[in-house]
Amino acid sequence: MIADRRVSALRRRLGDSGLSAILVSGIANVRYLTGFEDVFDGEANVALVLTDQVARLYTDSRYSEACEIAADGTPWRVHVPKESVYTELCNDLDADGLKGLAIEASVPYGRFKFISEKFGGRVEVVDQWVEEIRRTKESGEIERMAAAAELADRAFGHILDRLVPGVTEAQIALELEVHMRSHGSEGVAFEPLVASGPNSSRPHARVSSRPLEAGDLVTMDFGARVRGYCSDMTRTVVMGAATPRQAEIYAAVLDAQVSAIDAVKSGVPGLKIDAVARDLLTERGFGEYFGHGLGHGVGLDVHELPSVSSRARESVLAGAVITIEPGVYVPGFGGVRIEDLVLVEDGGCRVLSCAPKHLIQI
Ligand SMILES: [Mn+2]
Repeated sequence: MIADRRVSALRRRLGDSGLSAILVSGIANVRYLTGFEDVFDGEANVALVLTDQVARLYTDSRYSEACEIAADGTPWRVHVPKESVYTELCNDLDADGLKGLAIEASVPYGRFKFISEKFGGRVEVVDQWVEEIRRTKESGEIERMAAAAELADRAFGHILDRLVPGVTEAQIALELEVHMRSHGSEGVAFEPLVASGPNSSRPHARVSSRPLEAGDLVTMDFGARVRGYCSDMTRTVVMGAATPRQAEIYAAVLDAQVSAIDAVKSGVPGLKIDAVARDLLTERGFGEYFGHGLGHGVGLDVHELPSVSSRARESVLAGAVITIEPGVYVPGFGGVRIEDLVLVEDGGCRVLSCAPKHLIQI
């Protein structure tokens, strides 16, 4: 049982810490630990309490029926308090005689304060415990992410015919979303990003009503979601024939991206992979135009562990799914980013994004 394996991993971590219980309320972490699908929206009022003895899920009546059904055959027992989730949860902890509670660092401060005052025992903030378990994907998770990557690949193939002068960034973003959703994506992994012409020099430009023009670089960053799991990819195309400078920048980013992917294998520190791309861009004279990290983990969240940046000392390990996304952004001129989703393996990696990467001149 998937949920059992994940719960066991968290129990081991709890046992090592000397604390007797952990409260988990981050939605992605709740989804992960329970394995419940199609139950929680992003706002769900739900909290898990795990000890070496119990696995309790607290929620309210809006989610209780779906939780009861999903919990069948899992370690989780569903509690639907008459009053508030956190009042009952604290009362239960006291009734169990527990002395120490771990709370995720991501909880809102008001909730932390409430629990600290209400629960009789010691409260300790812990960071990334569940996220560190989520870092290594199981085969079922990888299958979903590969399917999400394929939906994004297909949307890219579809959008190429729609990139004509006069169509706006917002229309392209909507068309990418419609294509992914009508082919099976649950919503989108994040709002598609389309940045054209001078806007493309901002790595996270807001989508605007700017119409595409001949000569534009157009960067599209988007992802699908399949049974909870995200994909993330970016492609940049040119409207018309590329100028020598556009072609030079594109070639540098592509070489950096391909070289970095070649360097991905289990056991390599994130910062070494980052350096492969960064050093190549620096050699080509574009180092100062690559400001962000090379990549990030992807899973239930579009940004999760592990990090792949110049500060990431931690190694990427087999089973992690990461992005490799170097970019060059020249203010006033435009930018190029190329991003693939990559599964880390022993001795290498598998690229899950299959959309073409050569310079496409529309
Ligand atoms: Mn990304």
